[in-house]
Amino acid sequence: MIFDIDIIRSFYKSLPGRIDGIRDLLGRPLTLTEKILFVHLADYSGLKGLRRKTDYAEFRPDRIAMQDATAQMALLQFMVTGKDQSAVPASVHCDHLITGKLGADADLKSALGINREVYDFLSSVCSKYNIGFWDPGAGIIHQVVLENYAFPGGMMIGTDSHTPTAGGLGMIAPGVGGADAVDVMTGMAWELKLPGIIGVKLTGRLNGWTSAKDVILKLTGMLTVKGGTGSVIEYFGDGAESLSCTGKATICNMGAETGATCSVFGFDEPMSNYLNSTGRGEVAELAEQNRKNLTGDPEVYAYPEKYFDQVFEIDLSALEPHINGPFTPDRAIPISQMKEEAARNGWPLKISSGLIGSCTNSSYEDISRASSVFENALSRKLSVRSEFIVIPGSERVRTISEEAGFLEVFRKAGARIFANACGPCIGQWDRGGNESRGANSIIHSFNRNFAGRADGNPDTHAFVASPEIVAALSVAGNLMFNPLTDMVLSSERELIRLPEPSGPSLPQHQFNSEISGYKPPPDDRANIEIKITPGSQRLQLLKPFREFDEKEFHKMPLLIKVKGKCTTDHISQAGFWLKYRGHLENISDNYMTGAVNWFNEKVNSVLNVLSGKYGTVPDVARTYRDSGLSQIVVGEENFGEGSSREHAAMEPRFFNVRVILVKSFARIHETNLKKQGVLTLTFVNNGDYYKIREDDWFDIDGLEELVPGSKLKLTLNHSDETVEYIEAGHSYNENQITWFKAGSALNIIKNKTVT
Ligand code: MIC
Ligand code: SF4
Repeated sequence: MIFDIDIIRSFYKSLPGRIDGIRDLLGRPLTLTEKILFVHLADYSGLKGLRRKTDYAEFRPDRIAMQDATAQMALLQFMVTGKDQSAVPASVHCDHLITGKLGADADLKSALGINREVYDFLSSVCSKYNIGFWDPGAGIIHQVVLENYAFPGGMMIGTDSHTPTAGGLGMIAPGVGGADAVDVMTGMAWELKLPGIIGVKLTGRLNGWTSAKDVILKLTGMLTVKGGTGSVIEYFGDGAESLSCTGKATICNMGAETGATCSVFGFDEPMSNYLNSTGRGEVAELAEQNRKNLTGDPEVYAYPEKYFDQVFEIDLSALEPHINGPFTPDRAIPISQMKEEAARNGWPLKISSGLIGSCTNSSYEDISRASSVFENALSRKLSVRSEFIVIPGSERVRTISEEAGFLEVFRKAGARIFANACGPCIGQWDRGGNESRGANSIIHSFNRNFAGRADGNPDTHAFVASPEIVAALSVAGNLMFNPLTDMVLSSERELIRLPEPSGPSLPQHQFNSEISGYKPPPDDRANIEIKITPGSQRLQLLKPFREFDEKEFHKMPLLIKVKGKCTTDHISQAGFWLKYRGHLENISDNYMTGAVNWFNEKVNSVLNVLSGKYGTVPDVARTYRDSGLSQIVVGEENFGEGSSREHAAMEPRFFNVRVILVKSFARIHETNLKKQGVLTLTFVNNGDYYKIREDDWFDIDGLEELVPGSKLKLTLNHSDETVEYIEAGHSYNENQITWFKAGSALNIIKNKTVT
């Protein structure tokens, strides 16, 4: 079965004519990003004048994907709209709620028990609203999408920040918050500021210990966690064509760590091979016939500086393996410099755990190459010194890796195989022993390594590397080991150099054509009932937020002035809290509990100006709200980096935090806040951040007259009775101002549906 084949056929049929038309209209060659974006425009009338990074445009994505931890809130919002089915093909994937502890079978069984209520809810909502449902154990959303839904030239959105993985198969696939998905499910267009385009030319060929992961580890170091914000990263060059399709997907997946809207590669032979191998020969053939429309125009790649906003070049032949971390994915360290860096920073050298897999690196190629490292080690009487965990990305990859004997190699080396799910990557790792473990290092092939993310222990130093480097360092058990130059001591006291990893990118035969774990929506959906147990602690129907009232923006206390990095993990932690993703009231108890208060440098301790005492952030926020006060939160750069979880935007709204004022925002989080009716402002002068005092009261005037591009004046009423004024900017367009005035974007859709 090929999903969406009719849509794909008609898409490719009209593609050449549409692209020629767009090229003629613009009168210049097109990048691949522009081709895909523009053929998905909802309205062509303004195309000629559209400016990158300035103008908003509306798009019609081909598909929507949602994962269980974000789908609950997305679908609870969709239910409020009163629509009877999703206007666009959509799917839900149960992957985030499975805890990794004992191993795949036992962990899956226990997840089915613990999360039954949520799975039943999601499955019934999917049945009712014509959405495909993927069971727990079927795989991680992005791998399942790559194997089944992605097609070159298509556009999809997904309620997860790593949706861009599908760029490995030539798709424009940005991550979004649930409210954006709801717009598209209700038949509205999807709005995005037209992104900038960063061109990355890849030359040469990977060799030895280097893998596709190292391309993105290096680029993340070059761009930093905010350098890609507001841009699509487009890869090209002969080096790009030499990478496997799943290698490209790894690169696109982790492009999210640069803040990029998404990343994309042009259609080529490795993509065609992957489509054939996953049973989609017809899609490969259709894409082949459209080859020149599924890559940038030749002039673009010949003179990239003319057509891209920024251009980088990476020579794959000279690329070294990298290890990024700890605590941030952009701290890129070439492996040859790790010894020095680790010693200088005093990082724990012993590796307590090595983990491979996740949505980033769990392809057949990753598993085959990492298993070759272990096979080589075992045959040379080397043991694996660190605990080792393998997380296959999907049931298809798991089955075929089992058949090929790779998983058996891992087991022989003492590794555990976890369920095909996010598991430790999202803090669903029942590791045990954090209290006694203290500071320790882990190395994994996931994408993110924020403090406390994998095991909840802020002293765990997480390093990110390719699966083969993770395997090699786990054999040595030491962070300073460099397999390119160093040797390991065997049980027979011989010094052994590990041979370079090897392994095919695709299985010899096709992947199993049987799709396991998929439940299509039934034809007759009229009488399906959606069940939420009254008093449930996991699911709660949503109440609409109040509409705008200027009075609420006066006499606002400061809830917290956040110091330094503030990711969505700091705002709304995952791990333990994942169980409340469908219950706004319960999950709000984690609001900002990971963020550092600038005034006392403590986590989860803020001044309550009403009592003069310190309390936890959620407690103080609740007290203010219950006293009828709105509040303001202040932050620094790239605020809300990381996840697409809109809980990080709904929680403040629930507590009546009406304004977030920061130096800069991460894209998805800013949109999520706007959608929920929270006013997003940025300092005009970043130095004003320091003027804000702990016991200030804020007033904002002129909100009735809010217009695109306007500046707002904020009054800081200090406790010594002095007053200061600061200026704030915003990025609202006309449409977004209507969300703000209505109290939330959902209030508008709801009203439209009702009238
Ligand atoms: C992540 O990798 O941080 C997550 C968990 O997949 C999130 C989504 C979520 O918080 O549910 C993401 O990347 O968007
Ligand atoms: Fe899951 Fe981790 Fe991928 Fe997020 S990054 S989708 S938590 S595997």
